[in-house]
Amino acid sequence: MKTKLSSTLARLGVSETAALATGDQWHSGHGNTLAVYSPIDGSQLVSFAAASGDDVARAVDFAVRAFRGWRLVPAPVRGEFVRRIGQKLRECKEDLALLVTLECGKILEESRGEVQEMIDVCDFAVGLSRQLYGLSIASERPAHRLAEQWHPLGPVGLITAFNFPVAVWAWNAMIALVCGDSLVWKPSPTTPLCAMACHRIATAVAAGMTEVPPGVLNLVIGGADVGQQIAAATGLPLVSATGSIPMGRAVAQTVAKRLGRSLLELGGNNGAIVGPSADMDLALRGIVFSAAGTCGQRCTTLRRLIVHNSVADELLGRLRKTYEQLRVGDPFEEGTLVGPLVDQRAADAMAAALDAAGEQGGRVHGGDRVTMGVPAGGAYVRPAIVEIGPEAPIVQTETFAPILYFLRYDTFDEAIAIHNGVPQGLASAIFTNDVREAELFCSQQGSDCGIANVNIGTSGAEIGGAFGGEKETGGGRESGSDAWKNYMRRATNTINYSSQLPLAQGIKFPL
Ligand code: UN1
Repeated sequence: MKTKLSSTLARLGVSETAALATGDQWHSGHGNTLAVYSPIDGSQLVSFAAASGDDVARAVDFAVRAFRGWRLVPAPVRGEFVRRIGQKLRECKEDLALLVTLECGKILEESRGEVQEMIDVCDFAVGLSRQLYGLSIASERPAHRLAEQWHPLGPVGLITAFNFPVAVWAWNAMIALVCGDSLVWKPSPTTPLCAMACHRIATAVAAGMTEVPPGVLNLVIGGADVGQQIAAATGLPLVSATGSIPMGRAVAQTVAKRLGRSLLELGGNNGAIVGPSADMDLALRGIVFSAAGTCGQRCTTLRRLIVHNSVADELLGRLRKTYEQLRVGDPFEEGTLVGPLVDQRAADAMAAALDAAGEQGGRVHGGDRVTMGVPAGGAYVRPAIVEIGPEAPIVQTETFAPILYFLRYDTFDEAIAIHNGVPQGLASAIFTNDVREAELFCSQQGSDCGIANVNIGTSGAEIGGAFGGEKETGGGRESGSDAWKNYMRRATNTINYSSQLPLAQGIKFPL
C-alpha cells in the first residue's frame, strides 16, 4: 500500500507532513497526532499533527480576509477559476481515484465515478456562474422598481465524511466559489490525503490566477473538536456538514447558538418498494447496486426493501443467490464488487446490528466476515439480507454497513406507511410498472424523502438535482438545481425613481 501511496502522492504533488493549508501556505498542524490507515489491509498510510484551535482560528481569519476581495470578482471570472479546477481534475482523474480507493476502500470503478462527480459539478458551477439570477417583482407603487439580488454570503465552513471524501467537497466548494464565498474545509480525519490532493489541485490553479486572493480555500484536518470550532466560528455565516445524525445534531446546535446557518446532509435509512408489476431483472440489479455497492457505506445506500407478498419469495430467492456470488475483496482488483468496510469498528457495528436483528425475530442471510482470498488486515464482510418485521426497532436505525432489511407488505397504503415510518428521509425508490403506483409514490401522499426514484435504486444520484433529505436527514440541499442559494444572501431592493414618496399599503403619513 505504502509504495502505491507514495507514487500517487508524488504525482499529485502532496507532501505527507504539511497537512494543513491556510492562506495558500502549507504547514503542519499544532494539534494531536493523527494516524491514517488504509481500509484495504489496515496498514498505516501516514501520520501527522492535526489542527489545533489556533490553526482553525488562523484558517477562519484567512477566509474572512480573502472573502472581502473574492466577493468583488465578477461571478463569470470566479467561474473561470472553477473551470480550470475541473480541467485539472480531468487530468488527475486516475490518480485521485487511486487515492480514494486507498484511503476509503471503495472499488476503483466507484472511485472513478466519484471523481467524475467532481468534474460534473465543476461544469455545472461554471454555467451557474453566469446564471445567479434574481427576480424582478411588480411594485404596487408608481415609478418604483422592486427586485432581488443575490450577493456572496461569506466564508463557508465545510465538514465532510469519509465515504465520499472528494465529491462532497466539490458539491459545496465549487458552488460556493462561483457564489463568491471563501472556504474552510475540515475533511474526515479518516480520509485527509484525498482532501490534501484536492486542495493541492485547487490552490495550484489559484496560484495561476491573480484574481484569486490567497486564503479563498483553507484546509484544516482534525476530529470532532475541530468540527466544533468551525461550528462555533462567528466568521463563518454558513456551516455545511455531511455525516451521521449525532454529528449533525452537535454541529447544528452550536451553529444555532450563534444564529448561523447550517446546511445538513445526515444519515439515511433508505427504503425501496417492489410492487407486484415490477420488472424483476431490473429491480434485482438496482437493489444490489444500492444495497451492497460501496459496501453499504453511502448515505443513499438501500437499507430497507419493502416487497409485495406476491413476489417476495421469488425476489428473496434471487437476491440471496446473487448475494452469495458477489465478489468481495481487494477494491483494486478487477471484478471485485464489494470492497472492505472502512475499519474494524464498522465491522463490529455491523455484527452488533445483525445480533440485535436476530434477537428481534430477524432471519439473517450472509453478513459473515470474509477472510479467504482478501487482503489480510481489512474488515471484509459478506453483505447481509435480513428477513424481519417492519416493527422491529433495529429497522429504525441506520447501520453504516451492507445490511438489507427485507420487509413484506400486502396493500400499497401499508407499503407507504412502512416506507415513511422511520425518522430519516434521504433517498427512496419504487420498482413498478404501474403508473398509478409510480406517480403516487412521487406525490405528496407518497415518499416523504428528499429523493424519490422510479425503477432505479436509491443511490447514485446525478449532480444536477438538489441532493438532500427531510426529517433527521437534516433538510439541506446541495449540489445542483437551486442549491446555490444556500451559499448566497438575498437582498430585496425597492428603488423609487419618482419625486413622490408613496408609502406601501397606502399608508398616509402627512408631515
Ligand atoms: C453520500 O453518500 O454522502 O447519490 C453521497 C449518491 C452519490 C452521492 C452520495 N451521488 O449515491
